[in-house]
Amino acid sequence: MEIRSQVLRQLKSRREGFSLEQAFYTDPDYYKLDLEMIWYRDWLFVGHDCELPKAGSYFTLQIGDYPVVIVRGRDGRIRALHNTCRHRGSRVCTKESGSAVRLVCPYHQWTYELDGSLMAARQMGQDFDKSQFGLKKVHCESVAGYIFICLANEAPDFASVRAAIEPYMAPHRLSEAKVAHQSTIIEKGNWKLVWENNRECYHCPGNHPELCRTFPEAPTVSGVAGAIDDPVITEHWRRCEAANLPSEFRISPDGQFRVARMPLIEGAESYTMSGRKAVVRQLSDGVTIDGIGTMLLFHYPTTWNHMLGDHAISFRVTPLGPEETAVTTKWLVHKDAVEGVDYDLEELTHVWNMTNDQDRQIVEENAFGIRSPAYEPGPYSAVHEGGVMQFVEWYSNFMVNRLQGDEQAKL
Ligand code: 3BY
Ligand code: FES
Ligand code: FE
Repeated sequence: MEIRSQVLRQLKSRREGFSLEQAFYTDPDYYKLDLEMIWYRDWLFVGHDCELPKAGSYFTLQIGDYPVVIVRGRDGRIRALHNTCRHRGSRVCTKESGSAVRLVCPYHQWTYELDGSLMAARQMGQDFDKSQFGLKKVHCESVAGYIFICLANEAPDFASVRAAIEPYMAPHRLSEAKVAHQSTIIEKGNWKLVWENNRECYHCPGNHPELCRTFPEAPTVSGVAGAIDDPVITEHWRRCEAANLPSEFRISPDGQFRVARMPLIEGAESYTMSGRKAVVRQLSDGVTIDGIGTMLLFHYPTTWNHMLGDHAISFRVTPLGPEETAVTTKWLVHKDAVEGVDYDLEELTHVWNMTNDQDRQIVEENAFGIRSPAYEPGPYSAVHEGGVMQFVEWYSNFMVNRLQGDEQAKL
Protein backbone atom coordinates (compact mmCIF):
# COMPACT_ATOMS: atom_id res chain seq x y z
CA MET A 1 0.00 0.00 0.00
CA GLU A 2 2.84 2.30 0.98
CA ILE A 3 4.22 2.14 -2.55
CA ARG A 4 0.90 3.29 -4.01
CA SER A 5 0.77 6.46 -1.95
CA GLN A 6 4.45 7.12 -2.66
CA VAL A 7 3.92 6.85 -6.43
CA LEU A 8 0.80 8.97 -6.23
CA ARG A 9 2.62 11.65 -4.25
CA GLN A 10 5.58 11.66 -6.64
CA LEU A 11 3.41 11.88 -9.76
CA LYS A 12 1.25 14.64 -8.35
CA SER A 13 4.26 16.73 -7.42
CA ARG A 14 6.33 15.86 -10.50
CA ARG A 15 8.15 18.65 -12.26
CA GLU A 16 6.33 19.18 -15.55
CA GLY A 17 8.45 19.10 -18.68
CA PHE A 18 11.07 16.97 -16.90
CA SER A 19 11.81 13.26 -17.09
CA LEU A 20 10.55 11.02 -14.27
CA GLU A 21 12.29 10.18 -11.01
CA GLN A 22 14.74 7.27 -11.18
CA ALA A 23 12.48 4.72 -9.47
CA PHE A 24 9.94 4.90 -12.33
CA TYR A 25 12.59 3.47 -14.64
CA THR A 26 14.31 1.00 -12.32
CA ASP A 27 12.33 -0.07 -9.25
CA PRO A 28 10.68 -3.55 -9.27
CA ASP A 29 7.79 -2.30 -7.10
CA TYR A 30 7.08 0.60 -9.43
CA TYR A 31 7.21 -1.83 -12.33
CA LYS A 32 4.69 -4.09 -10.60
CA LEU A 33 2.40 -1.13 -10.15
CA ASP A 34 2.70 -0.28 -13.88
CA LEU A 35 1.64 -3.85 -14.65
CA GLU A 36 -1.31 -3.72 -12.27
CA MET A 37 -2.56 -0.26 -13.22
CA ILE A 38 -1.91 -0.27 -16.98
CA TRP A 39 -0.92 -3.58 -18.46
CA TYR A 40 -3.46 -5.73 -16.59
CA ARG A 41 -6.28 -3.26 -17.11
CA ASP A 42 -6.11 -1.64 -20.49
CA TRP A 43 -6.33 -2.60 -24.13
CA LEU A 44 -3.13 -4.09 -25.54
CA PHE A 45 -2.21 -4.69 -29.18
CA VAL A 46 -1.04 -8.28 -29.52
CA GLY A 47 -0.84 -9.19 -33.22
CA HIS A 48 -2.61 -9.31 -36.57
CA ASP A 49 -5.67 -11.12 -37.90
CA CYS A 50 -3.62 -12.35 -40.84
CA GLU A 51 -1.36 -14.28 -38.47
CA LEU A 52 -4.34 -16.53 -37.75
CA PRO A 53 -5.29 -17.58 -41.29
CA LYS A 54 -7.59 -20.51 -40.45
CA ALA A 55 -9.62 -22.15 -37.68
CA GLY A 56 -7.20 -23.47 -35.07
CA SER A 57 -4.38 -21.01 -35.89
CA TYR A 58 -3.05 -19.56 -32.66
CA PHE A 59 -0.24 -17.57 -31.10
CA THR A 60 0.73 -17.09 -27.48
CA LEU A 61 2.23 -14.28 -25.50
CA GLN A 62 3.08 -13.34 -21.95
CA ILE A 63 1.94 -10.10 -20.31
CA GLY A 64 3.58 -9.84 -16.89
CA ASP A 65 2.36 -12.96 -15.05
CA TYR A 66 -0.38 -13.77 -17.54
CA PRO A 67 0.17 -16.34 -20.29
CA VAL A 68 -2.43 -15.78 -23.03
CA VAL A 69 -3.36 -17.62 -26.20
CA ILE A 70 -5.05 -15.95 -29.17
CA VAL A 71 -6.90 -18.42 -31.37
CA ARG A 72 -9.23 -18.40 -34.36
CA GLY A 73 -12.33 -20.49 -33.77
CA ARG A 74 -14.30 -22.70 -36.12
CA ASP A 75 -16.76 -19.83 -36.49
CA GLY A 76 -13.92 -17.66 -37.82
CA ARG A 77 -13.90 -15.48 -34.71
CA ILE A 78 -10.66 -14.54 -33.01
CA ARG A 79 -10.67 -15.10 -29.26
CA ALA A 80 -8.20 -14.60 -26.44
CA LEU A 81 -8.03 -17.13 -23.61
CA HIS A 82 -6.06 -17.40 -20.41
CA ASN A 83 -3.45 -20.03 -21.17
CA THR A 84 -3.74 -21.80 -17.83
CA CYS A 85 -5.43 -25.17 -17.59
CA ARG A 86 -8.55 -25.38 -15.42
CA HIS A 87 -7.34 -28.74 -14.05
CA ARG A 88 -4.17 -27.91 -12.12
CA GLY A 89 -3.06 -24.84 -13.96
CA SER A 90 -0.47 -26.06 -16.46
CA ARG A 91 0.17 -23.88 -19.48
CA VAL A 92 -1.92 -25.43 -22.26
CA CYS A 93 -0.31 -24.01 -25.42
CA THR A 94 3.45 -24.09 -25.04
CA LYS A 95 4.57 -22.98 -28.49
CA GLU A 96 4.86 -19.39 -29.70
CA SER A 97 2.46 -20.09 -32.53
CA GLY A 98 0.93 -22.99 -34.38
CA SER A 99 -2.23 -24.64 -35.52
CA ALA A 100 -4.39 -27.08 -33.56
CA VAL A 101 -7.67 -28.91 -34.02
CA ARG A 102 -8.28 -28.57 -30.29
CA LEU A 103 -6.23 -27.18 -27.41
CA VAL A 104 -4.84 -30.12 -25.46
CA CYS A 105 -3.12 -29.65 -22.12
CA PRO A 106 0.23 -31.47 -22.14
CA TYR A 107 -0.07 -32.50 -18.47
CA HIS A 108 -3.18 -34.73 -18.31
CA GLN A 109 -4.63 -34.04 -21.73
CA TRP A 110 -7.71 -32.07 -20.75
CA THR A 111 -8.98 -31.07 -24.14
CA TYR A 112 -10.52 -27.70 -24.95
CA GLU A 113 -12.52 -26.55 -27.95
CA LEU A 114 -11.11 -23.60 -29.90
CA ASP A 115 -13.56 -21.32 -28.07
CA GLY A 116 -12.08 -22.46 -24.74
CA SER A 117 -14.91 -24.73 -23.61
CA LEU A 118 -13.78 -27.98 -22.01
CA MET A 119 -14.60 -30.87 -24.28
CA ALA A 120 -12.95 -33.86 -22.63
CA ALA A 121 -11.33 -34.63 -19.28
CA ARG A 122 -10.50 -38.26 -18.62
CA GLN A 123 -11.87 -40.10 -15.60
CA MET A 124 -13.13 -37.17 -13.63
CA GLY A 125 -16.18 -39.09 -12.39
CA GLN A 126 -19.89 -39.06 -13.14
CA ASP A 127 -20.69 -35.77 -11.46
CA PHE A 128 -17.98 -33.74 -13.10
CA ASP A 129 -19.51 -30.72 -14.82
CA LYS A 130 -17.31 -29.84 -17.78
CA SER A 131 -19.25 -26.66 -18.41
CA GLN A 132 -17.69 -25.14 -15.28
CA PHE A 133 -14.09 -25.63 -16.39
CA GLY A 134 -13.58 -23.88 -19.70
CA LEU A 135 -10.47 -21.78 -20.25
CA LYS A 136 -11.10 -18.29 -18.90
CA LYS A 137 -11.80 -15.64 -21.51
CA VAL A 138 -9.81 -12.50 -22.14
CA HIS A 139 -11.52 -9.53 -23.83
CA CYS A 140 -10.56 -9.47 -27.49
CA GLU A 141 -11.31 -7.03 -30.31
CA SER A 142 -10.05 -6.90 -33.83
CA VAL A 143 -9.91 -3.65 -35.78
CA ALA A 144 -8.69 -3.32 -39.37
CA GLY A 145 -6.43 -6.36 -38.98
CA TYR A 146 -5.10 -5.48 -35.53
CA ILE A 147 -5.97 -7.64 -32.50
CA PHE A 148 -6.29 -5.98 -29.11
CA ILE A 149 -6.89 -7.76 -25.80
CA CYS A 150 -7.73 -6.60 -22.29
CA LEU A 151 -6.96 -8.71 -19.22
CA ALA A 152 -9.27 -6.84 -16.85
CA ASN A 153 -12.56 -8.34 -15.73
CA GLU A 154 -14.25 -5.24 -17.03
CA ALA A 155 -12.60 -3.72 -20.06
CA PRO A 156 -12.57 0.01 -20.74
CA ASP A 157 -14.50 1.24 -23.76
CA PHE A 158 -13.07 0.12 -27.08
CA ALA A 159 -15.76 1.50 -29.39
CA SER A 160 -14.23 4.99 -29.35
CA VAL A 161 -10.80 3.61 -30.27
CA ARG A 162 -12.30 1.65 -33.12
CA ALA A 163 -14.34 4.59 -34.39
CA ALA A 164 -11.30 6.85 -34.47
CA ILE A 165 -8.62 4.57 -35.92
CA GLU A 166 -10.50 2.23 -38.25
CA PRO A 167 -11.13 4.77 -41.06
CA TYR A 168 -7.41 5.65 -41.16
CA MET A 169 -6.30 2.02 -41.21
CA ALA A 170 -9.00 0.45 -43.39
CA PRO A 171 -7.65 1.59 -46.82
CA HIS A 172 -4.45 -0.38 -46.13
CA ARG A 173 -6.47 -3.63 -45.85
CA LEU A 174 -4.12 -5.14 -43.33
CA SER A 175 -6.45 -8.01 -42.44
CA GLU A 176 -5.71 -9.30 -45.94
CA ALA A 177 -1.95 -8.76 -45.79
CA LYS A 178 0.75 -11.20 -44.73
CA VAL A 179 3.72 -10.88 -42.42
CA ALA A 180 6.78 -10.92 -44.68
CA HIS A 181 9.19 -10.74 -41.77
CA GLN A 182 9.26 -10.26 -38.03
CA SER A 183 11.91 -9.57 -35.44
CA THR A 184 11.92 -9.39 -31.67
CA ILE A 185 14.66 -7.49 -29.93
CA ILE A 186 15.22 -7.20 -26.19
CA GLU A 187 16.06 -3.72 -24.94
CA LYS A 188 17.60 -3.51 -21.49
CA GLY A 189 15.52 -0.58 -20.32
CA ASN A 190 12.14 0.13 -18.75
CA TRP A 191 9.17 0.08 -21.16
CA LYS A 192 8.64 3.82 -20.62
CA LEU A 193 12.15 4.55 -21.89
CA VAL A 194 11.33 2.68 -25.07
CA TRP A 195 8.30 4.93 -25.50
CA GLU A 196 10.05 8.15 -24.60
CA ASN A 197 12.64 7.37 -27.22
CA ASN A 198 9.98 6.59 -29.79
CA ARG A 199 8.08 9.78 -29.19
CA GLU A 200 10.77 12.15 -30.44
CA CYS A 201 13.09 12.56 -33.39
CA TYR A 202 15.51 14.86 -31.56
CA HIS A 203 17.79 11.82 -31.55
CA CYS A 204 17.27 10.95 -35.22
CA PRO A 205 19.98 12.99 -37.01
CA GLY A 206 22.65 11.76 -34.60
CA ASN A 207 21.60 8.13 -34.58
CA HIS A 208 19.55 7.05 -37.59
CA PRO A 209 21.44 7.74 -40.82
CA GLU A 210 19.39 5.16 -42.75
CA LEU A 211 15.97 6.30 -41.48
CA CYS A 212 16.83 9.97 -42.00
CA ARG A 213 17.12 9.39 -45.75
CA THR A 214 13.32 9.15 -45.89
CA PHE A 215 11.77 10.08 -42.52
CA PRO A 216 11.59 13.81 -41.71
CA GLU A 217 13.08 14.80 -38.37
CA ALA A 218 10.56 17.67 -37.98
CA PRO A 219 8.76 17.52 -34.62
CA THR A 220 5.52 18.43 -36.42
CA VAL A 221 5.67 14.96 -38.05
CA SER A 222 6.41 12.71 -35.09
CA GLY A 223 5.22 14.92 -32.21
CA VAL A 224 1.75 15.98 -31.19
CA ALA A 225 1.68 19.70 -32.01
CA GLY A 226 2.12 22.05 -34.93
CA ALA A 227 1.14 19.77 -37.80
CA ILE A 228 -1.92 21.89 -38.56
CA ASP A 229 0.32 24.96 -39.01
CA ASP A 230 2.81 23.20 -41.28
CA PRO A 231 1.82 23.91 -44.93
CA VAL A 232 3.70 20.87 -46.27
CA ILE A 233 1.69 18.65 -43.94
CA THR A 234 -1.68 20.26 -44.56
CA GLU A 235 -1.15 20.07 -48.32
CA HIS A 236 -0.30 16.38 -47.86
CA TRP A 237 -3.56 15.85 -45.97
CA ARG A 238 -5.54 17.67 -48.65
CA ARG A 239 -4.09 15.52 -51.42
CA CYS A 240 -4.51 12.24 -49.53
CA GLU A 241 -8.02 13.02 -48.33
CA ALA A 242 -9.00 13.82 -51.92
CA ALA A 243 -7.97 10.22 -52.66
CA ASN A 244 -10.22 8.97 -49.83
CA LEU A 245 -7.41 8.44 -47.32
CA PRO A 246 -8.32 9.91 -43.92
CA SER A 247 -5.21 11.85 -42.94
CA GLU A 248 -5.68 14.75 -40.54
CA PHE A 249 -3.97 14.55 -37.17
CA ARG A 250 -6.29 13.19 -34.47
CA ILE A 251 -5.49 12.42 -30.87
CA SER A 252 -7.83 10.93 -28.26
CA PRO A 253 -8.98 13.27 -25.48
CA ASP A 254 -6.96 11.28 -22.90
CA GLY A 255 -3.90 11.20 -25.19
CA GLN A 256 -3.72 7.41 -25.34
CA PHE A 257 -3.77 7.11 -29.12
CA ARG A 258 -3.14 9.20 -32.20
CA VAL A 259 -3.56 8.80 -35.96
CA ALA A 260 -2.10 11.06 -38.66
CA ARG A 261 -0.90 10.59 -42.21
CA MET A 262 2.44 12.33 -42.55
CA PRO A 263 4.61 13.08 -45.57
CA LEU A 264 8.00 11.43 -45.93
CA ILE A 265 10.95 13.43 -47.21
CA GLU A 266 10.14 14.87 -50.65
CA GLY A 267 10.19 12.15 -53.28
CA ALA A 268 10.42 9.23 -50.85
CA GLU A 269 7.83 6.46 -51.10
CA SER A 270 9.06 3.95 -48.57
CA TYR A 271 11.67 3.19 -45.89
CA THR A 272 14.39 2.00 -48.23
CA MET A 273 17.92 3.30 -48.77
CA SER A 274 16.87 4.66 -52.17
CA GLY A 275 13.50 5.96 -50.98
CA ARG A 276 11.81 3.93 -53.69
CA LYS A 277 9.10 1.39 -52.96
CA ALA A 278 10.34 -1.86 -51.47
CA VAL A 279 7.39 -3.87 -52.71
CA VAL A 280 6.28 -3.82 -56.33
CA ARG A 281 2.87 -5.17 -55.54
CA GLN A 282 0.83 -2.41 -53.88
CA LEU A 283 -0.33 -3.38 -50.37
CA SER A 284 -3.93 -2.55 -51.14
CA ASP A 285 -6.06 -1.24 -53.99
CA GLY A 286 -7.68 1.06 -51.43
CA VAL A 287 -4.63 3.27 -52.02
CA THR A 288 -4.91 4.85 -55.45
CA ILE A 289 -2.19 7.53 -55.42
CA ASP A 290 1.56 7.59 -54.86
CA GLY A 291 3.34 9.73 -52.32
CA ILE A 292 0.98 8.98 -49.43
CA GLY A 293 3.78 9.10 -46.87
CA THR A 294 3.20 7.20 -43.64
CA MET A 295 0.05 6.75 -41.58
CA LEU A 296 1.27 6.98 -38.01
CA LEU A 297 -0.72 5.23 -35.32
CA PHE A 298 0.31 4.96 -31.72
CA HIS A 299 -1.71 3.41 -28.93
CA TYR A 300 -0.14 3.42 -25.47
CA PRO A 301 1.26 1.26 -23.99
CA THR A 302 1.77 -1.34 -26.71
CA THR A 303 2.07 -0.12 -30.25
CA TRP A 304 3.33 2.37 -32.81
CA ASN A 305 2.94 1.86 -36.54
CA HIS A 306 3.82 3.06 -40.00
CA MET A 307 1.41 2.34 -42.86
CA LEU A 308 2.90 3.14 -46.25
CA GLY A 309 1.69 2.66 -49.82
CA ASP A 310 3.70 -0.50 -50.44
CA HIS A 311 3.89 -2.06 -46.96
CA ALA A 312 3.17 -1.48 -43.29
CA ILE A 313 5.25 -1.94 -40.16
CA SER A 314 3.81 -2.67 -36.74
CA PHE A 315 5.71 -2.46 -33.47
CA ARG A 316 4.63 -4.20 -30.28
CA VAL A 317 6.06 -3.34 -26.89
CA THR A 318 6.02 -6.02 -24.16
CA PRO A 319 7.47 -5.38 -20.72
CA LEU A 320 9.69 -8.23 -19.49
CA GLY A 321 10.92 -6.70 -16.23
CA PRO A 322 11.64 -3.33 -14.59
CA GLU A 323 14.62 -2.87 -16.89
CA GLU A 324 13.84 -5.12 -19.82
CA THR A 325 11.43 -4.68 -22.72
CA ALA A 326 10.77 -6.69 -25.87
CA VAL A 327 10.01 -4.88 -29.14
CA THR A 328 8.46 -7.00 -31.87
CA THR A 329 8.45 -5.57 -35.38
CA LYS A 330 6.36 -6.99 -38.23
CA TRP A 331 6.62 -6.07 -41.90
CA LEU A 332 3.27 -6.52 -43.65
CA VAL A 333 2.96 -6.82 -47.42
CA HIS A 334 0.22 -7.79 -49.87
CA LYS A 335 -0.80 -11.38 -49.18
CA ASP A 336 0.13 -12.48 -52.69
CA ALA A 337 3.46 -10.64 -52.85
CA VAL A 338 6.29 -13.09 -53.46
CA GLU A 339 9.69 -12.71 -51.83
CA GLY A 340 12.46 -12.39 -54.40
CA VAL A 341 9.93 -11.44 -57.08
CA ASP A 342 7.81 -8.60 -55.67
CA TYR A 343 10.24 -7.59 -52.96
CA ASP A 344 13.73 -8.18 -51.73
CA LEU A 345 13.58 -9.03 -48.02
CA GLU A 346 16.87 -7.30 -47.22
CA GLU A 347 15.76 -4.13 -48.97
CA LEU A 348 12.37 -4.24 -47.24
CA THR A 349 13.74 -4.69 -43.73
CA HIS A 350 17.17 -3.02 -43.75
CA VAL A 351 16.25 0.51 -42.62
CA TRP A 352 14.12 -0.53 -39.65
CA ASN A 353 16.42 -3.38 -38.64
CA MET A 354 19.19 -0.79 -38.40
CA THR A 355 16.90 1.78 -36.75
CA ASN A 356 15.63 -0.71 -34.16
CA ASP A 357 19.15 -1.71 -33.23
CA GLN A 358 20.20 1.93 -32.96
CA ASP A 359 17.17 2.64 -30.75
CA ARG A 360 18.03 -0.39 -28.61
CA GLN A 361 21.51 1.02 -27.99
CA ILE A 362 20.12 4.47 -27.18
CA VAL A 363 17.55 3.07 -24.73
CA GLU A 364 20.17 0.87 -23.05
CA GLU A 365 22.58 3.80 -22.62
CA ASN A 366 19.69 5.90 -21.30
CA ALA A 367 18.83 3.17 -18.77
CA PHE A 368 22.50 2.81 -17.83
CA GLY A 369 22.87 6.49 -16.99
CA ILE A 370 19.56 6.66 -15.12
CA ARG A 371 20.84 3.97 -12.73
CA SER A 372 23.45 6.42 -11.48
CA PRO A 373 22.82 7.88 -8.02
CA ALA A 374 23.73 11.18 -9.66
CA TYR A 375 20.74 11.00 -12.04
CA GLU A 376 18.02 13.55 -11.58
CA PRO A 377 15.06 14.34 -13.85
CA GLY A 378 16.18 16.49 -16.78
CA PRO A 379 14.32 18.99 -19.00
CA TYR A 380 12.69 17.96 -22.26
CA SER A 381 13.15 20.21 -25.30
CA ALA A 382 9.93 22.17 -25.85
CA VAL A 383 10.71 22.26 -29.59
CA HIS A 384 11.59 18.63 -30.15
CA GLU A 385 10.25 16.60 -27.26
CA GLY A 386 6.60 17.62 -27.09
CA GLY A 387 5.70 14.03 -27.93
CA VAL A 388 7.73 12.73 -24.99
CA MET A 389 6.12 15.21 -22.65
CA GLN A 390 2.75 14.08 -23.95
CA PHE A 391 3.61 10.43 -23.24
CA VAL A 392 4.79 11.18 -19.71
CA GLU A 393 1.70 13.30 -19.16
CA TRP A 394 -0.54 10.45 -20.33
CA TYR A 395 1.31 7.97 -18.10
CA SER A 396 1.18 10.23 -15.09
CA ASN A 397 -2.52 11.13 -15.47
CA PHE A 398 -3.43 7.53 -16.15
CA MET A 399 -1.62 6.27 -13.05
CA VAL A 400 -2.98 9.04 -10.85
CA ASN A 401 -6.55 8.46 -12.03
CA ARG A 402 -6.32 4.72 -11.48
CA LEU A 403 -4.61 5.00 -8.11
CA GLN A 404 -7.15 7.56 -6.90
CA GLY A 405 -10.02 5.55 -8.36
CA ASP A 406 -8.87 2.48 -6.43
CA GLU A 407 -8.65 4.48 -3.22
CA GLN A 408 -12.15 5.81 -3.70
CA ALA A 409 -13.52 2.36 -4.47
CA LYS A 410 -12.23 1.17 -1.10
CA LEU A 411 -14.08 3.87 0.84
O1 3BY B 1 8.86 5.37 -35.26
C1 3BY B 1 8.44 6.47 -35.02
O2 3BY B 1 7.30 6.76 -35.32
C2 3BY B 1 9.31 7.49 -34.34
C3 3BY B 1 8.99 8.88 -34.70
C4 3BY B 1 10.20 9.63 -34.39
C5 3BY B 1 11.27 8.65 -34.09
N1 3BY B 1 10.76 7.39 -34.55
C6 3BY B 1 11.15 7.21 -35.90
FE1 FES C 1 -3.97 -29.54 -17.56
FE2 FES C 1 -3.86 -31.50 -15.75
S1 FES C 1 -3.02 -29.51 -15.62
S2 FES C 1 -4.73 -31.54 -17.73
FE1 FE D 1 14.86 6.19 -32.93
